[in-house]
Amino acid sequence: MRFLAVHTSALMYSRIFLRLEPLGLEMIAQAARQAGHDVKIIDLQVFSHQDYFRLLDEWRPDAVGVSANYLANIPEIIDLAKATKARLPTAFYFVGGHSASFTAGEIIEHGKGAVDAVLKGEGEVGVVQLLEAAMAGSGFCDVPGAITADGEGHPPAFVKSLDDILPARDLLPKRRKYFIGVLDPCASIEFTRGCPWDCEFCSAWTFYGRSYRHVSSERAVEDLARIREPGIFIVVDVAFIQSKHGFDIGREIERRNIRKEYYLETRGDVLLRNKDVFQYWKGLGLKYMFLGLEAIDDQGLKKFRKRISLDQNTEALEFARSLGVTVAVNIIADPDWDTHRFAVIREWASEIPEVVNISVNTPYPGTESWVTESRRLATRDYRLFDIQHAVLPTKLPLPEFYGELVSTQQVLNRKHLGMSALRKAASLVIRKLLRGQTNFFKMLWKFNSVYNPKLQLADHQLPVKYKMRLPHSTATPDRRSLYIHVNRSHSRQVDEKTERFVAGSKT
Ligand code: B12
Ligand code: SF4
Repeated sequence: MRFLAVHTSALMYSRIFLRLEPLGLEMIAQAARQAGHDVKIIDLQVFSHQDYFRLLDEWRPDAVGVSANYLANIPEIIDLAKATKARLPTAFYFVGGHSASFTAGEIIEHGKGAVDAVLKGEGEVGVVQLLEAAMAGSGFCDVPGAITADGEGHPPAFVKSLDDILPARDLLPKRRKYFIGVLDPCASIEFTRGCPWDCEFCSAWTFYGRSYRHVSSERAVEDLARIREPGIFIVVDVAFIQSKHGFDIGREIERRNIRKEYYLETRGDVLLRNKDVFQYWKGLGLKYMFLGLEAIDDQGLKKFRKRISLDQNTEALEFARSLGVTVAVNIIADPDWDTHRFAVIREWASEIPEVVNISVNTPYPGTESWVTESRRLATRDYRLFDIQHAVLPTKLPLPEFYGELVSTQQVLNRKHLGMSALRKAASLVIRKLLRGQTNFFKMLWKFNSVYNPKLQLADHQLPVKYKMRLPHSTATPDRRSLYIHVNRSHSRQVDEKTERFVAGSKT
């Protein structure tokens, strides 16, 4: 079967700071290739819709599978489905990925016959069975995770071992387009999957049934050795929860004498508990670290159920600074912030040396806040659910809210982008330009054309073709109903001293 795997266009944030390879899509592409299919990948972060249609006309795939990791891309995916079916009515069009899993039924409904199936959960196992069933015309009720207009079959299945499949990196054209800040060009790699925490605003844990799995150190480094790019984005929710795994991978990297520069994301408490492994990785080439602080007060941290105190976060930030890597932190702006609250954050952001990223508190399908907050939603337009728009009613009038938000985000622009950044990074920029790498240079100038309160406000006026389906709101959500992969584990936390997971009650 000819199978075309598609990644959607970039959202606001990715238009400036980074553009990363679609690793999940490369994993399912490889699973399909191993099963004997002829596979191509097109990434609409890099190619245009016209390029996609040209490929459809020329290659005429039998199946098109689109990645819907991001809720904001769902209208694009449904419009693409309709246009694809109009050009190629025999093609089997299906959707998968993080957000598709939480909104599978409504995607089928909006598609009005153009979306043949949604595959929920991890894709490696399901995609092979789905393509087989489509080829045989045998129905989909036996395909784990598949949902069609006729109903839903078995729950999604995990791949037996994360070591079984290496991503199909060779199928991704224009790899030089992928970068994050100075790591230009940059590839992505996966060391672990899932997250044992359960933050109230996040769906990483509900997607994977609160599981946490490792790629073996040998397989991780085998994959790393195949990567040509000098920059590496480590695609894990929380890096080095278990320091042994971090050390094992690191030693294998040393043994094979691989030299790269790395970006990773982690939590403050993990950083403090496992200082040695982060120090070790600094020696291996760790350049960038992203810490999801989320709030600068204990009340906020409690509200988001971050299970970390302000003191721990402050100490973690100090330690991260001492490592001599570039540190970026995230703060979640609440729609009920007033001008005073924004001013406090602005002052804090301008005083600290770190890159401060501000996102907007957004209830997503698959999170607890989606069940408790969605009855208050001010919009049901998928496109606004990109954590850069306010989808809940704001305390300030909306134009003022965006004015405050953007002027707070501008602290980042003043500190780290534009002329001053260019002066500091001049030699680096020149070296990259000489090698034909322009992503980082372009990033320094784009801020004001993307982050603009008027543009953000205008997005709320766009006609809404597809409306999100609301859940049954309840004050105390039943967590079991949120999971995509069944929660087979017990509620787990990592014990500070032993680094082992401590079992609690099943939730
Ligand atoms: C890495 C990552 C990114 C990267 C790059 C992602 C990329 N280009 O694909 C960057 C840093 C760019 C990024 C940015 C953002 N991200 Co992000 N990101 C992640 C993260 C941590 C891991 C994703 C990943 O690569 N995993 C590893 C691969 C192997 O898994 P995967 O992609 O999920 O793919 C598997 C399945 O989903 C499925 N699958 C995937 N595609 C397909 C397609 C088909 C056809 C099928 C059948 C199956 C399938 O099979 C794959 C293999 O099992 C997730 C959290 C998470 N744990 O999932 C958040 C996450 C997906 N991101 C999120 C958000 C909010 C964002 C931003 C909007 C944030 C912002 N500040 O603006 C931006 C927008 C990005 C954009 N599209 O422009 C949210 C999504 C929320 C939502 N419901 O929409 C998540 C869930 C984080 C969270 N904690 O809430 N992100
Ligand atoms: S620790 Fe990070 S990935 Fe894990 S649940 Fe919290 S926000 Fe999500």
